[in-house]
Amino acid sequence: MTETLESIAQAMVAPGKGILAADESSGTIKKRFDSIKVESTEDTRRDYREMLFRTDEAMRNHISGVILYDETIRQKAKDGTPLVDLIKKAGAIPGIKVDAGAKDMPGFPGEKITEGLDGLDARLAEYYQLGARFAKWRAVIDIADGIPTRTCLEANAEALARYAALCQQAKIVPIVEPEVLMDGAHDIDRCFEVTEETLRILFDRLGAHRVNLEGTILKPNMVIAGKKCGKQASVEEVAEKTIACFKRTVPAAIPGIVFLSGGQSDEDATAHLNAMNAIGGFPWKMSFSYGRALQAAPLKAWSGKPENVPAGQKAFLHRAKMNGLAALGDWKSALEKAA
Ligand code: 5MM
Repeated sequence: MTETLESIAQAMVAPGKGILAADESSGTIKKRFDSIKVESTEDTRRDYREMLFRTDEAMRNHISGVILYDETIRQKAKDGTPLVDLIKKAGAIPGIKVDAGAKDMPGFPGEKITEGLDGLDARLAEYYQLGARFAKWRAVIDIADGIPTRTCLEANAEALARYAALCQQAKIVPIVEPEVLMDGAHDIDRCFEVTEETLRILFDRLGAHRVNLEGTILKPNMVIAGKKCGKQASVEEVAEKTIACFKRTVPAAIPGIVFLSGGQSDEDATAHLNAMNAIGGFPWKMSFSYGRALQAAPLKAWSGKPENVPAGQKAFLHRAKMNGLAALGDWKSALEKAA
């Protein structure tokens, strides 16, 4: 079959599968390794990611694609096999994070603008040669008093749209990730309002830049109360409000929505995704593109020790399986206890 943007996008949201976000930049992976008291070196980062990519059952059955960081897409496993080949051998698609990070936005205290457009066309051409068939760009939107401003939402949406157009020109499917953070004390309705505005502006800019929506994947936050909010919403309310917000703003031509976990507990991230798929009645596939909610358990089980690799792989398989079931609406909390 000829590979097209549309066929890659469809494969990224194949039934019961989702994406492993393993694209932590050097600063973020260091933070993760600090939590298990492991030094972050090229070798430890390789060992950890090799452990995940060699978890064959998880990769083959539940993971459609892996988002990599620049270092990882060039890295080889201990036996010399490129890590990209391990991913491909397991039937998953290699992807690459191409943004250069969210930087303070001049003139807009507390707000961020994601950079990385300069030279992006050349970088995409190289990443394609290295095996990437999709890419990711993350915009970060914070909620607090007086923010986000419309200027911040517009600037980030414009950058996302320009990135997406460049990706498609390079035959790479763009994942557009506008992340409304759940760090504040805001309630779920404020998150709804900000997510709605963010997505409305984003799809306006994607349209203006003639981005092919059938060849684009959306990676959003769920509509959820901030972590510091005294009133947390139920699983059903999160699911219902997220679906309602997306029905208003996300065109049906988008093949799939793959959520970020954003700091939710592993089980909450699974339960919310499952509840949405159990409700159903929307035109897109709804799956996962979790970083922390897939990796927290295997990271801890591994703790940097070679003898813990089987335990780390077992933990990764479990979370991948649970989220694969949630992508079908077939997950039950009893499955967590049984494990
Ligand atoms: C894995 O973390 C990704 C990149 O982080 P930095 O660029 O900040 O190092 C991040 O974009 C991730 O892909 C998404 O936020 C989803 O991860 P979570 O942990 O929110 O599911």
